[in-house]
Amino acid sequence: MAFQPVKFYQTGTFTVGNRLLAPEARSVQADMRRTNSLNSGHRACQGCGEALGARYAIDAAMQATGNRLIAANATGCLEVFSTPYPETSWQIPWIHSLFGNAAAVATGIAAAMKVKGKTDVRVISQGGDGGTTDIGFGCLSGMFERNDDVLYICYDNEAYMNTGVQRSSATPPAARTATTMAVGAEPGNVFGQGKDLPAIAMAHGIPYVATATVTELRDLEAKVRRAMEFRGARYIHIFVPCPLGWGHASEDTVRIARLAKETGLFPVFEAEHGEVTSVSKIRRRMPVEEYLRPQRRFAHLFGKVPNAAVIARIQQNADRNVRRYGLLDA
Ligand SMILES: Cc1ncc(C[n+]2csc(CCOP(=O)(O)OP(=O)(O)O)c2C)c(N)n1
Ligand code: SF4
Repeated sequence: MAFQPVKFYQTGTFTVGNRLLAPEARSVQADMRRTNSLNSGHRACQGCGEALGARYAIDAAMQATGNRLIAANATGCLEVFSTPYPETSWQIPWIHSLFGNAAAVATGIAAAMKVKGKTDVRVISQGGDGGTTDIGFGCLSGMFERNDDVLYICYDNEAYMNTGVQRSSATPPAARTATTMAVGAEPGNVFGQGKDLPAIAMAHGIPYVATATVTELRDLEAKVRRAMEFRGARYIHIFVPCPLGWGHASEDTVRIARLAKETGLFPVFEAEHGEVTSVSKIRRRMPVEEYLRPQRRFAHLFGKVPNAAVIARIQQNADRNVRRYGLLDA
């Protein structure tokens, strides 16, 4: 791919770029040769976590593969905001699949590359949580089971955002969505139900599974690079707050993602062949209220009298993650 002139927006902070740090600590975004895979001019909402996550993930994958990368994209916000016909923000070979078959389309591309002897060309498939945990789940499970040579990235904003915020099987319990009626006392998923896709991916025994957030972007990049060291099926699940669907300020995207990790609600880890190999420890543990309060989707829990019983159940979920993944230092 031809060299792209780049603009530097970074300030050398710890969140973006880090170009004032030592070379080994810098982000791909600090590199003049970064590919701007998802370029400026797309139509994501201000503060969109999905746009941020995709930008970092795909640029890191491009760097790791020497720019030999093809991406298949399920229908969803990422696809819609980046490719309003006849425009595109993608600076890589990119194909829009159906909503439910991105994993199968990517598998086909990988097979075609193999037949052509182009094994240096690597394939990524990507989609939102609806496209991944619900409608695309069968194709994805097949891709895992066959150990197809594809990295699948799920951008988890915990609902179907592109179509106006419906509940998916990744929507957390008690989270209000705009258009899915509550079944029972609380909106969102029923406590104890829903799908934990990273755990399901691990249960397939695939070579590599990881979770990441848009708070620790160098960690995200490192995981994409690590994923590209393996052949076979790989899965990365990125937590991407959505200001529009979650009802938080657009400048709070990174803070909300940090709180998800620091409360234990979103465990950040890596696993190889079904076994957890590393965990990002909680640095300063926070109660779940700190995470819930800034989001309007949880506003019904904080009326004149806070709904202590439901908040306690959400805290129990965080505590279980802390125990299960060993998120606190002994
Ligand atoms: C078979 C089919 N059903 C429904 C739709 C409509 N549709 C398009 S995008 C979308 C929601 C996408 O949600 P998600 O995968 O979570 O991605 P997000 O937009 O949240 O990033 C839906 C329901 C479709 N395109 N195809
Ligand atoms: S609705 Fe959410 S995921 Fe979609 S573009 Fe806006 S912020 Fe991003």
